[in-house]
Amino acid sequence: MSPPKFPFTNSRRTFLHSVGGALLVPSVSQALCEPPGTPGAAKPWRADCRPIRARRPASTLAAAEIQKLKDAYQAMRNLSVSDPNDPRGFTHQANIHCWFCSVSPTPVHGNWQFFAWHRAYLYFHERILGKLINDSEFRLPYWDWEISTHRQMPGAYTAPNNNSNPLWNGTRAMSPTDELPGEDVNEDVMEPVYSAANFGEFGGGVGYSGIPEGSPHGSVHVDVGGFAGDMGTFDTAGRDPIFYAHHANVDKIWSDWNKGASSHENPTDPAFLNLSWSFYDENKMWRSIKASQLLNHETQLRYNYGLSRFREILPCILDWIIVRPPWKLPTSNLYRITVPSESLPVHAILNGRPSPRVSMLPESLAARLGSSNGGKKGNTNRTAGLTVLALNVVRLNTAKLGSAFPRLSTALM
Ligand SMILES: [Cu+2]
Repeated sequence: MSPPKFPFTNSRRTFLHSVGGALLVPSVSQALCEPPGTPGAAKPWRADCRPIRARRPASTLAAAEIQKLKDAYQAMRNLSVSDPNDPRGFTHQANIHCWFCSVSPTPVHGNWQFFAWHRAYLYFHERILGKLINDSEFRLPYWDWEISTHRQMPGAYTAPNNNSNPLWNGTRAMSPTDELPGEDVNEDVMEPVYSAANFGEFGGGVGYSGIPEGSPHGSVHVDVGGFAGDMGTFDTAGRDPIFYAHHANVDKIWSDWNKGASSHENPTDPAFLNLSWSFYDENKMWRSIKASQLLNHETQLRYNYGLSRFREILPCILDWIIVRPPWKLPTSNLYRITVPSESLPVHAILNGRPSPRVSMLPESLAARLGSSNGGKKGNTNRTAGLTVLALNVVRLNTAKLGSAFPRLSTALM
């Protein structure tokens, strides 16, 4: 039997959902990917008190950060050679995915375990990498392929493009200059993901997957690995270091979806919250962690994804907005930002189109928005904790805006 493949629904290629049954069948022998040693009963994961640090786009890492990332993976690879039984070695780390996807009686794909399990997997993997380079502030980078200029594999993973690079993998179907096909990761793919109305649609439920698990997630796997390369199949995907950057982005998408609307909540069903998985930690201790312990990645797992892109560039946008009082422009030029309390998401509505990637807007910026039109009456409305700011946009630097935040400029044009 051929190895199980990542299912995806992209119409460009063959529809592979028919292999769903095969996904449960181990294609490698159980011994090859089972956890090493005799783990026995797992000790419960304990609260993490490390500093909160940001996972960052892999393409923006400085040279020293790339070196650190390479050093960490080199150390992990070395461990597989120096002590093949060490569960922190790269081969065992890769086999965790194999075990939970192909051997475990409760597979973590195709159902609501997908996002939570991969978050846990990356978390322990990240801590081990940090421990191996003695850096508690190390965080995984992510490959933000939804951005049109980031569709090549991040340079760290392909330069040099040979086995002297611990981030390289020789089975990829993509060359360093190939780009992911836009149709697998572009706005048309991401829009239904960010606007999924509830967790079932977004993250799946018992026995069914959410929208993004097939595409973009599975599509990117197959784009990188083809059907013969490591990334293209469950058993071997973890052997390619790009896997962890790809899945960090998948994890970020979950985080962004949560922030996109107050209704974008994770399941409260105890059957979900009590889902539990075990991993070896950075000290080779066998630990169990529950879904309820990882739903807030920032406070519980000590990483975030930095400022949202909107929040990063908003001060620049404000500089580009020229507001002309009094308000005489047609409503088609209305630029409205709804600002709930700091703890809730912000929704920007541009020409009637919601922009779901917008995150929190700090009060200081809200104040700036209010004052940028001279504080004329009707411009700022504060009711029940909501500040509604209506700005007539006379001119926006859409060229600059487009390069910084394509979604907004698309909505504006
Ligand atoms: Cu994956």
